[in-house]
Amino acid sequence: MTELNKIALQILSNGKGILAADESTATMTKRLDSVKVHSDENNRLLFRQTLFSSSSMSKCIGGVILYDETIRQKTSNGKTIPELINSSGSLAGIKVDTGTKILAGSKEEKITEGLDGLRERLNDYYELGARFTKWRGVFLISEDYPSHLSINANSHALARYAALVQEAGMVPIIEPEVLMDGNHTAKDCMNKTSKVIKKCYEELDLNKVDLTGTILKPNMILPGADCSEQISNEEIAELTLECLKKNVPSEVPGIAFLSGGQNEIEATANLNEINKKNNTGFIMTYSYGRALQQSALKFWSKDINNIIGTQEIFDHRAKMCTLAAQGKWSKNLENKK
Ligand code: 5MM
Repeated sequence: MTELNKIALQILSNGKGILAADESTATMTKRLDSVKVHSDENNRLLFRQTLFSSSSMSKCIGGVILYDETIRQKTSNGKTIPELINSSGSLAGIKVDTGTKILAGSKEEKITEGLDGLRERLNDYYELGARFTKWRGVFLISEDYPSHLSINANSHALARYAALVQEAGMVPIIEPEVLMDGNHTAKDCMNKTSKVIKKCYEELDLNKVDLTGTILKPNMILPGADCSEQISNEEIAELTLECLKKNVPSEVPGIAFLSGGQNEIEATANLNEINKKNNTGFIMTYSYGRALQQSALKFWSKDINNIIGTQEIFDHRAKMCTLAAQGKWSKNLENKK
């Protein structure tokens, strides 16, 4: 077993998942604005530090993805954020892409940037305590999208990123997100997501990435947010498993889904069904941002000094997601706090 494979398994095993707390300052400001909390460095730190010192960190959260600002911050008692995360046996990760821009040659599709100077930044993040990283490629979906251009360009960037990250001794999370926006059916999502994932693995192979030391962070197979199709959690799980089984090489140790705009219960119920039916050989867990933080953020915003109350809300959500990562969740557990 290589060191990178060990890190990936440490993050994902035993029902543990990933807390995606890597919102850029712009996104975090939107989240804080939505609950009427002023977005400054101290408030962003306070909310995140509250989550990272919760008791569920040791049982449920194998890794936390941080943003550049957070990985450099210190708690009130002088610990760095990676030290705080490590103290519960969890690992610190870092988002290393620098965001998206319009892709030249396409009207509205995006390309993720951040490859220039990445080798040097990675060494810096390793020194700061990061042991894994994340890069998100974003794909619009419609009749014409994602275009070949977008699939090729974003997959190529994801693979070049992953190769550099492994060279720096860290595990790359490869996140190709086919967005939920649109009126496409689940079948459309399945077809387009399959194309994207297939291309990503062709590029990863070309770039000589050791797949045993990677984590895939895909979207689930869902109908678009504006599609009237009614689909059960069982069907979502079946389509998602079929897509991943067909397109992900068996050396990949695990898959950690993004929540992508599903609410907390949907994201938990779908992950649970996926694990009940999982016949792929991959660990299937969560790497949720909104679906782990929403309720905690809402509660915290009413009194930002209520640390214990906020942690109770977060602990419950993390516990439910960890049960779902083992196929042991059921709706009635939501009320037993
Ligand atoms: C946590 O949000 C991340 C995006 O932040 P920026 O858009 O500010 O860069 C995002 O990449 C996130 O990690 C994934 O999309 C998963 O988050 P959700 O909320 O979809 O589970």
